[in-house]
Amino acid sequence: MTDCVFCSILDDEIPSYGVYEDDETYAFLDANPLARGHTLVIPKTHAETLGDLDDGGKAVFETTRRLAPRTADAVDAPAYNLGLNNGEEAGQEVPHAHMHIVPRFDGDGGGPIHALQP
Ligand code: DGP
Repeated sequence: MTDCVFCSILDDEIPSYGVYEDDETYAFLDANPLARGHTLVIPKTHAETLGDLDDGGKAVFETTRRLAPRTADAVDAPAYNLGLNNGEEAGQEVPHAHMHIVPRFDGDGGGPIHALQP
């Protein structure tokens, strides 16, 4: 087992609910969701932050661009937030770069992503 929880997910050592996969990225439901359908997009290569990735995060951004509207559609959300906590001081808790896709709903209180509570 690796020290990185997301690498353990990629290695199938920790179960996850996958929603998308390609050669470079994997997307799965967040275990502590801010909203129904809250999804994480991760690179398959371990890198703590975007700057540590060989492609600077291009594959993660491309998957996110394609997956975010489909994620919102899948849970009937009219809107969504994208969030990437890049570095510990920015609130990154899992040291494997990841993008949050957070569907937003009528009546969820509105406002910015940081106003939501799990
Ligand atoms: P961040 O604060 O940006 O590093 O967000 C980390 C997210 O990862 C947080 O929303 C909860 C999620 N997470 C942590 N451990 C696991 C896990 O084992 N499985 C899943 N599905 N999500 C996890």
